[in-house]
Amino acid sequence: MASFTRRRLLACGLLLLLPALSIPGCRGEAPSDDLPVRVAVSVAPTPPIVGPNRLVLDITDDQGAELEAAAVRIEGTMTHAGMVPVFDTATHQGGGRWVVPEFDFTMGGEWILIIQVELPDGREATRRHELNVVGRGAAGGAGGAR
Ligand SMILES: [Cu+2]
Repeated sequence: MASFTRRRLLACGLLLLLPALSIPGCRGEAPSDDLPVRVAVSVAPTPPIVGPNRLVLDITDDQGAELEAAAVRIEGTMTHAGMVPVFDTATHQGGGRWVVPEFDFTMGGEWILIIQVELPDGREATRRHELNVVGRGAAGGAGGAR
């Protein structure tokens, strides 16, 4: 747990440094989806559990205004090797809100949601959201515990 927290702090520190990298010479290194797209993720239950969870994704532009999207796809992957990723597609609820009724976390532990937002003009933005799933396997190595 402690190391997880430390890594998160380190990751946040690196994010804070990113604006410093936006010097002209580095422009070409920017991700191809350098679009003004933000995705706020909420999960029920909180914290998420092993099994089906409801994901609500609120998509906005960088000013916080609702952003219309054409499609939203999710890939869930874990921070350790050897896991089969979980794929799902969100359903539009109106405005900038998309929902995945039953996103299936197959194991407890640290997950990364890779959220692919397809805009009406076909451009795609990819955003990541980390979360910690509680339940079986949270201590790691529970592959054969069922
Ligand atoms: Cu796993």
